[in-house]
Amino acid sequence: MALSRREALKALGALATLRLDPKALAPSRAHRAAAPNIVFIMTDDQRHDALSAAGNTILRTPNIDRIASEGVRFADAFVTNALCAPSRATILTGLYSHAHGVITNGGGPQYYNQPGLRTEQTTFVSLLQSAGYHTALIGKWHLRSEPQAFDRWVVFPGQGAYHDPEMIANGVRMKLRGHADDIVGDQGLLFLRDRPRDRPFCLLYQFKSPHRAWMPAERFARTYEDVEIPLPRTFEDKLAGRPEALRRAEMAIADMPDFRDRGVDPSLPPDERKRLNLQHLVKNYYRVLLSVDENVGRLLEALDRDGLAENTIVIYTSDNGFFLGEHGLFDKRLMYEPSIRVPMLVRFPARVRRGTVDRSHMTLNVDVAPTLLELAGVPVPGWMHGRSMVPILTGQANAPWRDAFLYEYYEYPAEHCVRKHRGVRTARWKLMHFWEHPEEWELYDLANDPDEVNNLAGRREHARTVRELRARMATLREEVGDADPPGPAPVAAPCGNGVNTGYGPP
Ligand SMILES: [Ca+2]
Repeated sequence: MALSRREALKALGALATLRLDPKALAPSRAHRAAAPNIVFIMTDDQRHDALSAAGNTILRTPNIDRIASEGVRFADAFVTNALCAPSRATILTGLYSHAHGVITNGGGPQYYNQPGLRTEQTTFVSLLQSAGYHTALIGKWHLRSEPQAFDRWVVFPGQGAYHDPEMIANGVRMKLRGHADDIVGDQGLLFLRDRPRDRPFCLLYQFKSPHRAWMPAERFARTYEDVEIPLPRTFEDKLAGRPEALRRAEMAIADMPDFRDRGVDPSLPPDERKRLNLQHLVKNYYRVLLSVDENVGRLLEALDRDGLAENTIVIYTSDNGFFLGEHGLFDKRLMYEPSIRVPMLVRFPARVRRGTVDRSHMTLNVDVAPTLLELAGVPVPGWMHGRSMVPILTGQANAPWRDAFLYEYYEYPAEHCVRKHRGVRTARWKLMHFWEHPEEWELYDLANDPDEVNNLAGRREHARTVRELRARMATLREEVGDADPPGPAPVAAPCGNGVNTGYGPP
């Protein structure tokens, strides 16, 4: 039986009585009193420019923008594997995918039985909990195993549903009424109401939006109806000079099935379908972000009201980016810019500069865990791969920082048929390597070709750049203990018949 939101809130209130054994908590009272609270906000598939603070002129996100204007916005933030579950596990652990073991979403038959995040895995949340934090997780989880080290957790099973979703609250399943984003918002407020007042808290506030299948809240269902979404510059990219791996990826926007029952007739000619799908995709992608923005606003207002804003770190990011028609594609996975770039906003009035846009540091999802631990005054384990962003956040201009990073992707063969690849990105260059048979390379000069349409790999005049970047990639792999074969290896079960396989396993 479905519960109303009000009934569900009441039932969930009982969860506030669940507590850890106090003997497990070691820190001094003095530390606990001074430690900042943490609100980690994450959306699903939100690309770096899908907020007005980053220059979007159609989508207005005043509440998300507030985090940027009252803190730091990193214009060059990236994920190290542009796929939901691997990126989420990376954020929690501060480790690359190959090290935490969640290398795929579970798509593709060979991955169906993967256990997800290891329950014994140390995360920034488990470290904060051991240091005396009250911890909570609300919304999208997607890591298969039961959430660990959360005093309170209320999550969607799997991908979750947009309307009247089922949720699991500390192990108890229930069905709630309403839009998923509003339910996450309600749960966030309920958490703030019920939290113990004598301990700092860490809340993971994780939205389903703007993930497929983009079902907006009723109040936004007609927003943008009269807007014509402009086509991206590379919408008609014929992929000349690019690898077979890209041609065989099943991500063509013309073929996406999602809007067949929302006005895109599958019998239309491909060009017409492609243009119509783009309009539907972008409008609905933006519509679901409007309800995220509102519910971010509700939480920020509650922090203000409770006098918590000054000593609370609010960090906002996404698990990966998304193609909205670039190269004629949708989805993510590939190491191109729209897929690997994410929003990264940090507000912490007590310590972090206000209204700063950082354009000179490449920050990564792997950096989130060490950053939050350092800000909380909890030692950062030496095994974490990421770096604390605190020196940048606190304006230490000359602090040493990375000038290159490693990217990796593993979910193949699986839905969307994107072959395994890894690569290295610097401020100017990107080298991509599909390392299994048939081995393929891509090289882009991001300074002169930001749209990544001119593949320079194989050109004699760039042979030295390729050699240097290959050496750089080898060093970066060594630094993070990536001992996977450098390739090529045989492909066991190739896909790539041009059919979009849809949603994959639950
Ligand atoms: Ca995602």
